[in-house]
This record gives sequence, C-alpha cells and structure tokens, in this order.
Amino acid sequence: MKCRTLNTLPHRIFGQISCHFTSFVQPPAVHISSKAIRHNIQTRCLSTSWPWSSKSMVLPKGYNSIPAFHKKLLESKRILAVCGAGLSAASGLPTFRGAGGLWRNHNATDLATPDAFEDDPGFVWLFYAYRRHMALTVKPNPGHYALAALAEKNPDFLCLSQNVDNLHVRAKHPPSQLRLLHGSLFDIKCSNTPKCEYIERNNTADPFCPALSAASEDVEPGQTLPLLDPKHELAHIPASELPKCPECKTGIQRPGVVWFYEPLDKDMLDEIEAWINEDVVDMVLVVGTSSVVHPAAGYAERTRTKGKTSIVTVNMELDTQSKRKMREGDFFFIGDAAVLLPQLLEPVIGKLEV
Ligand code: BJW
Repeated sequence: MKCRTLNTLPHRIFGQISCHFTSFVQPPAVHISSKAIRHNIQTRCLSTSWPWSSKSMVLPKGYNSIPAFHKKLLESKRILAVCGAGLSAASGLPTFRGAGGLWRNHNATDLATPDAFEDDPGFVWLFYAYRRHMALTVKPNPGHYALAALAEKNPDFLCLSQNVDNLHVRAKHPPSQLRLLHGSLFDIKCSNTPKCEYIERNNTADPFCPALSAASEDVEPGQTLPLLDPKHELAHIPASELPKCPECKTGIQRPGVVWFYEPLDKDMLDEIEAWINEDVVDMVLVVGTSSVVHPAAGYAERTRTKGKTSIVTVNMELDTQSKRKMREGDFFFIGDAAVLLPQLLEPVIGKLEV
C-alpha cells in the first residue's frame, strides 16, 4: 500500500527527507497554551547568552514583550508582512538555507537558477516536481490562517510572500492583499521567457508529465524515496521528454517561479512601491525569512518611517544581523511562526479556529 494520506506525512518527512533536505525537519504544528508560549518565549530569550559586548548589539527594551506588541498592533493601521520559507516549515515544507538545505546533495539555491535549468532541465524539473507534490500533500498551518484572518479584518494589510507553495492561497488569504514575489510552483511558463509570454495558472497535475512520475511516488513509512537518495542513480531525463510550450512551440515548459538573476514581475513591484509610498506603514511583520534575498530582504528597512514603523520579526533564531538592525519600538519573537502568529495577532483576529 502506498502512503499518501496526511496522517502518514510525518513519517515521510522525518523518515525519508531529513537526511537529504535536513531543514525539512520541523515539528508539525502543535497546540500549546498561551501561557506555555509566553513562558517559552521568555525562557528561550533569557537563557540564551547573546554576545552583547558592543553597544549596537543591545536589544531594545521590551523587544519580546507580547503586551507591548499587542498595544502597537491595536494602534497600527497600515501593516506590511514579508514572509519566507520558515512560515511553511510547520506544514512540513523545507527551508532553503541553514543546516541542510540539500536536495540529493545539491544546494536548493543552486537548483533555483536559469543556468541549472539550461544545463539539465530534467533534473531541475524533478526537484520542482517533487516540491509540487509535497506542497499538494501538506496543509496550510495556523500561521497562514492567522495572516489570512488579519487581511480579512484589516483592508490596509498587505502580505508579500516569497513562498511558492500556494499555502497562503489555500488558507484563503484575499488575493488583493497578497503578492507572490517569487511566483508559484503551480504556474507554468515557457523557458523562452521573456520572448515568449506563455503562462498557465494553477496547473496542479501530479505528476506534471509522465517523465517526472518518480517525483510523485510515495513509499511506506520508514522507507527512503529513491528520488531523495543521492546513492540511487537517476535516469537522465532528456529535454525532449518534457512538454513543449504550446504557444511558441520551441521553448520547454518550466515552473513559473523566479530564479536568481531573473526579474520579478514589474507591475507587481510597482504596485508594492505605490502601496509603501502611499502613507506611513505602522508595522512590518518579517516572518520566517533569512532576509538575504533581494528585493524581499530590503522592504522592511525601506518602509521605516522615522520612529513610526515597528519592525516585528518572527523567526526560529535571532541572528547577529537582525540584532544589529533592531531599533527602539521593534520586536523580535523567537519560535515557530505557526504557533506565534495566531497568538500575536489575536487582539485583531480573535481566537483562531482551524
Ligand atoms: C522559521 C521556522 C519556523 C525556519 N518559524 N521561522 C541587492 C543586493 C545584492 C544582491 C541582489 C540585490 N538585488 C538583487 C540581487 C541578486 C539576487 C539576490 O538577492 N541575491 C542575494 C542572495 C544576495 N536577487 C535576485 O536575483 C532576484 N532578482 C532580481 O532582483 O532581479 C533584478 C536583478 C538581478 C541581478 C542583479 C540585480 C538585480 C530574484 C530572487 C529570486 C529568489 N528565488 C528563490 C527561488 C524561488 C523558486 C523556488 O522556490 O525554488 O526564492 S531563492 C530562495 O530564497 C527562494 C526563497 O523565496 C528565497 C528566500 O529564502 P527564505 O524564504 O528567506 O528562506 P531561508 O531558508 O533562507 O530562511 C528561512 C528562515 O526561516 C530562516 O531564517 C529560519 O531561521 C526561519 N525558520 N523555521 C519561523 N518554524
């Protein structure tokens, strides 16, 4: 019997993927009481010894105070969020960087380039076909639902997400308040971009095509998926076995995501710019991102309006660069976004029921 159901997913994630894509190893969302969360935040912050030797590394007073954050949230009208892979970690999807981040011994970021696709489109397609399969198998987590609920309550909230997994959409985040900076795994473009502008939206075929069927296989719990085992040799998939663009008939179809050195959608960037410049942004939520990839990484600092904007980071770790950038009125909450966001946003969205 093949394992495909959600209740067997942790086996798939912990049993097979962990050694090859180790940042997949995130615990599924667990229900913890508010008291436990508060205790967790406080103890984690107090018990960590920060290198506070230089003055610039002193964290602002109350940087992890939930009551102070709630006060600021209730006073905030225009709110921007910038999200990254850490938001989907509790759903069971991998992050890009940090411990691991490997797919069959390849850095995930090395596969996310036009050059990699040009060199071996079949191999890069397998990586994306597998991620499509995973994204279809998992569910949005309370972090996605909390952001969607904030959007429902506050028409002046805009969410920018670097994630391509479609989980914001599946959590019913209103599309007018969501910008997918790096595209979607479920959009299909032509590799002759920008010459050919073919795009097919919301293609959820799994497998995407017969040549990629290995990426849509499931195995018994405890078994290793051959595709993920670098010792298991993969048959080369020639470009001729990948679907051609139905429009220009010369390019091959490719995932509709934004790879390194590719431009982001210009209209989308212009809209974001216009939104930022329209008025003061009271709060920027930076959720589950390492903030190293531009332009996404630059939005929080660029949005700051003198003394008025609070930058609020939700991340599993407080790194040196984030510490340096923090100013009075900013917040940093250490922990799982799927657990923290519902609690942080509760004064506006109420108790989240998912
Ligand atoms: C948790 C958690 C939990 C874990 N809860 N938290 C300006 C300066 C320097 C360079 C550039 C620049 N402008 C442009 C560039 C070049 C380049 C760039 O930024 N390079 C940098 C690496 C230096 N940018 C581009 O090329 C962009 N294009 C562009 O700007 O075009 C114009 C141009 C081109 C060239 C020169 C100049 C201008 C395009 C960038 C496209 C990025 N594409 C990818 C792949 C998308 C498709 C796919 O998914 O495969 O996007 S790369 C990859 O990184 C992916 C991600 O969206 C992106 C960001 O990663 P993210 O989401 O932050 O993930 P991680 O893993 O890094 O971090 C996870 C975080 O979560 C960690 O902090 C954890 O601690 C945390 N966490 N569990 C809360 N449970």
